[in-house]
Amino acid sequence: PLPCTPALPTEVQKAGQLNRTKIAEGGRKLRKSWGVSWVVLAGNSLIFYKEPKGPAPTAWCPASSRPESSVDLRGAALDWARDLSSKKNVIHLRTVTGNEFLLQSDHEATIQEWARAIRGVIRQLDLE
Ligand code: I3S
Repeated sequence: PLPCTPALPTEVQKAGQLNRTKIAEGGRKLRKSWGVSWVVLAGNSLIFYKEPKGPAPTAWCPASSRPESSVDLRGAALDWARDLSSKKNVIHLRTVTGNEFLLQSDHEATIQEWARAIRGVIRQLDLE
């Protein structure tokens, strides 16, 4: 296995496992397909990694794996996804380019922490 690289290009503000689905691409609605992602909030971006195969997520190192996709948070909007899912604890992220994502955790506190962290980055970028 690849050794874990401790240095990341930008500081990681938050990282963890969330359920995720993309619901729109460039303003065009997509068919929902929920999956588990490792989500990293770093710099101006929210970065999605495929869930690593095998055990021990603590041994998994984001710096050594290739992201599946990443979202530029500049100008983005975050809301609670009240009518967009039957699941609990879902947040709805919209980018300026019209990409939309739902992020979900079974633990309310977890998704609240993510919402706070992502909003913090969006607000900071709005001030720049
Ligand atoms: O908003 P929708 O269309 O009711 O979302 C559900 C569907 O995407 C469903 O997939 P199929 O249409 O392929 O059966 C998913 O399995 C559900 O999880 C979606 O709804 P929730 O409420 O879980 O986001």
